[in-house]
Amino acid sequence: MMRRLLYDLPLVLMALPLWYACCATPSAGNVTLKDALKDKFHIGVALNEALITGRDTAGVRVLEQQFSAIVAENCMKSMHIHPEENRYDFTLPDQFVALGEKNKMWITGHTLIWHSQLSPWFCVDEEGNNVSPEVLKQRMKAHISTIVGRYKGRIKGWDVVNEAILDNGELRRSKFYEILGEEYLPLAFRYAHEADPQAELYYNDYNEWFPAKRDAIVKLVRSLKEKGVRIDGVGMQGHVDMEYPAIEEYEKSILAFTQAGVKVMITEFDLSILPMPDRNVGAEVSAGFEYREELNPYRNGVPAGRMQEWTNRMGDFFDLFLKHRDKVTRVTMWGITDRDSWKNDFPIHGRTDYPLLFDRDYQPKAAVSRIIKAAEGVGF
Ligand code: 9MR
Repeated sequence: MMRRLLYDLPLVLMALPLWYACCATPSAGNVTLKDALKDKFHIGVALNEALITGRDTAGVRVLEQQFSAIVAENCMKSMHIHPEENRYDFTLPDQFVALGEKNKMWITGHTLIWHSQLSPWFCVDEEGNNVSPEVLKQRMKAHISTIVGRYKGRIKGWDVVNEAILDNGELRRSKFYEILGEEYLPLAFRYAHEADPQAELYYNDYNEWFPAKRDAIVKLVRSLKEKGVRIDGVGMQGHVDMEYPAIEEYEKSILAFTQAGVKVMITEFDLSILPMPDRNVGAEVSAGFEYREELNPYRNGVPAGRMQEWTNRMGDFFDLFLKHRDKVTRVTMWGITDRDSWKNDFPIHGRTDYPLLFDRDYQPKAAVSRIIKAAEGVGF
């Protein structure tokens, strides 16, 4: 017996690491993002048309395996969902919601009131002049109650107002502001609450680590609350790059919003690996810069060292989100694979960027196992 044991021991010792890798601790290869993050926060992703319709079959596979929450990248924006005053197009939004329900995902609606991708008729009359405040209020109410009402009880949270505040803290001079002044903000939240009293309601923006913008959002949250208007959370988009922001600045905003009495969700996360022509870009849609070869250095792939830096920074952000898992309810990536990311064309058209968690062949990047390990390392 003893001899047999001695004989087998080297074999057992050799097999131990193998057993450890596949069975003792769940390795990143077996554990998915949504499993690892289950008790921490929802891990979400924005869906484009190819994913919603199922045309992107490989993408849908990754979606269903890895993610627990979805948001529509474009199809619920006013120019798509409400192209004419008396016509709504719910074709894609209905499929989007059905896909989320089939997979028991947390579904967020994006976005009700936004100056960009705004239906051209929304704020003007037939001659192209601004409508009166009364007319705009009626249009906002009809738009919000029709859309929120249609998905009542099914869409769990709404980005009610998107990007209303500039980086310097001033209110954006949008058509809504021009016609209604700052009153349009509480009105939008009130209309949404009336249409679905159970739904969570969010204010969503980018560059919220700019101190003046951070303060202005805190002020907005407080003023809505003082008026008795429902607001549940602030969405921090998080279109970040390799230089900006500092993790500490991002953290200050998570803390400031929480202290103002709302939840925080990271709503549109992507990390560009490319040089930025200007640090103030964020997701300012009007920004655009001319193409230059030196601003597109990774057309044929990223050197290993640079990729490692990217993985580390992505990991650092998720470490921050995990540290604040009592405040952060959802982290949503702005797309599944690098091939689909809007960052390939923003703020410079025609570059090759690598901002998401899955590569152009739908394979998880090293950052995925880095995030899973970090999630397994923290308690609940
Ligand atoms: O990812 C979206 C892209 O496909 C659209 O062309 C673009 C138009 O503005 O909007 C993108 O999504 C934006 C989101 O709705 C709001 N925050 C900034 C995002 C990136 O522009």
